[in-house]
Amino acid sequence: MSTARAGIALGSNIGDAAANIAEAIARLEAVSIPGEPVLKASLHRTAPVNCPPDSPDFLNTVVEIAFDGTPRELLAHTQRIERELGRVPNPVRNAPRVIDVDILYLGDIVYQDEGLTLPHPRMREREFVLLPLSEIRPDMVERNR
Ligand code: PH2
Ligand code: MG
Ligand code: MG
Repeated sequence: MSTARAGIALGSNIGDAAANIAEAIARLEAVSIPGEPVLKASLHRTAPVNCPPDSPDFLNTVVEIAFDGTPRELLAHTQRIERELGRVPNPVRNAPRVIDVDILYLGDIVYQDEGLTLPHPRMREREFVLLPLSEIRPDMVERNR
């Protein structure tokens, strides 16, 4: 048993992005340890970064839940939630998506396998992650330290 705070980034740029993100957050809350706080940033409309030409704008946010399990177990949940909300595999890199649920960190765990690296290797380069993250965990964002 290992309980840790998990930072999770959400993004959507297909369909009702606000509704997609709200549904994904509800499902993440269902995975969080009951009684522990769930931190939620506001929604940010962001321009696509490294996406195919003419991709729609995104809505992005970040949440932090309390999770009791391994990185792989949390990834299984985030991937299940993506599937349940209708995300379909697309070979095009960063193609528009109904929902993207990316684990940013799980406590201070440093983890790497073929499908998951923690902390997320690109989180500190991405304004669409850092801005919402700074609302709920200003201590984690350099310019707010
Ligand atoms: N996600 C990406 C690539 N580019 N751009 C924005 N604005 N928001 C995202 O969530 C996003 C992106 C890869 O998952
Ligand atoms: Mg992503
Ligand atoms: Mg992803």
